[in-house]
Amino acid sequence: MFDRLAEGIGQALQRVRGQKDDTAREAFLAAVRDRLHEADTHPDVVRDLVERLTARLSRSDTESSLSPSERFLKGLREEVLHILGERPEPLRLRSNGPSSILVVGLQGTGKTTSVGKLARLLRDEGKQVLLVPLDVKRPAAIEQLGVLGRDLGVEVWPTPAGGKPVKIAREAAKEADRRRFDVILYDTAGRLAIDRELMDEIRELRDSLRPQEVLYVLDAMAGQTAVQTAERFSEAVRPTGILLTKVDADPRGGAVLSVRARTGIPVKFMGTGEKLAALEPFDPDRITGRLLDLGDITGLAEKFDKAIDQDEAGKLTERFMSGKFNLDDFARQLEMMGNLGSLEGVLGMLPGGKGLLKQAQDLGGAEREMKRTLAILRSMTPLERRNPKLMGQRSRQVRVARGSGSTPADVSKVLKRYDTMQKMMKQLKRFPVQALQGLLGGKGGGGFGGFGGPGGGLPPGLGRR
Ligand SMILES: Nc1nc2c(ncn2[C@@H]2O[C@H](COP(=O)(O)OP(=O)(O)O)[C@@H](O)[C@H]2O)c(=O)[nH]1
Ligand SMILES: [Mg+2]
Repeated sequence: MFDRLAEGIGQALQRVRGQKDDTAREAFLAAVRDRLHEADTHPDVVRDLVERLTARLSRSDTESSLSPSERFLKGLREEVLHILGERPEPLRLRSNGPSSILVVGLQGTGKTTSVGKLARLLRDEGKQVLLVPLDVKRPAAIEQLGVLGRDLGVEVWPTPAGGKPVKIAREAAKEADRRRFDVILYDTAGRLAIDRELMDEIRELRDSLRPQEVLYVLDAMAGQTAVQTAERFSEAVRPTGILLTKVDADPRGGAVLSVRARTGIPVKFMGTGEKLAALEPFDPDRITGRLLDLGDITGLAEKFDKAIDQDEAGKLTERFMSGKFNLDDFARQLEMMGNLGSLEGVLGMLPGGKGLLKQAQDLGGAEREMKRTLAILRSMTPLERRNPKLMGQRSRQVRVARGSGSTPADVSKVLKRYDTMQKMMKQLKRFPVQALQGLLGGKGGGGFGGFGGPGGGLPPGLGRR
């Protein structure tokens, strides 16, 4: 996501390093302008941003503690944050009685998928959700939502094909009220292009349902064109929020950068993939960081929180510290690391991580290694995992190798790694600080779990609490 813009800005900063202040500033501003255009940002947005940035950087600097490139980047960061809207804008839901969210947009932009994603998010917040398909002309669309609802365990209104959307929506709303649902998500029909009939239908629904939110779904892949469509849509139906989809498929970031500034409507969510989990609340601060590759530490921390069962991580740490860490615990630790997703994904969220990714040749290798280790551990019997000494027997090693599709040498490598960890536990008791440095430094095979790379160096429980 956004790689190209971030890379471009990074290169621009490197080029101005060491130049005289004025020359450097001009060169930086020109580079920013070019990169923003390349990102397919709306020309007016580029112009405004560059003007504001020029004014900001020309002011005799009050922050002489910063180096010029730090000052440039800080200025750019603040201006980008300004056009993205500074603060996250959460959904406005009623505190009691069902809230209605009308989801609108052109066909194929990801409306139905996004309705599913929102349902999942709200369900996970403990809300009772009702899905209402209103794309009555296409039975397949009704069925698509039905499938999503079944997968999510969320109720779907039995919309008859060919009914009248407003009538169906009102019936559903009445029932949701009676049964005390928290949120009703209406998935409306789309068109290939904006037309009168579609706008009329949406306006009619809006006026009849008086929804708390009219979420406009917009496909980021269309870049500037997306922004133009959004401008027309926003004049016609005044959405209360934008849900930007397929951001994963737009490495440029132009739509993300322009849409808020051009429509005045806050972006509330971002779709980042086809899976139902791929939805993020839009947080301008984090997006700015990612656009400029300042890393996404908050995102990473959240990912950790979701992937790692903190109770379990705490228990593992305790066992580790008390020297009771067996092969079972080892396996559980690897499983948790596996939950984080690919090392590449995690690294990509760290500051400068994109650059690192390019240098790191062997991330795939580290990941395969992790998987193989886990396969080997899983091929052992519970007894063996709890009593690692048993695994000293050659016959057991051969059996486990066969069971996990690896070689006895691989098995013995895993056991060696475990031995190293055992030694570290002992060190940890005697020289806690040095041992911890060893663990986190991850010198080659020295890291916890011995995978060297990022993630591999993280002992359980050292994620966020
Ligand atoms: N890569 C990517 N694909 C998406 C995203 N959201 C939706 N899609 C895909 O876009 C296509 C159209 O989605 P759909 O929800 O049926 O669009 P609708 O016609 O607006 O209801 C499907 O293939 C989805 O999987 C997203 O955030 N990222
Ligand atoms: Mg649809």
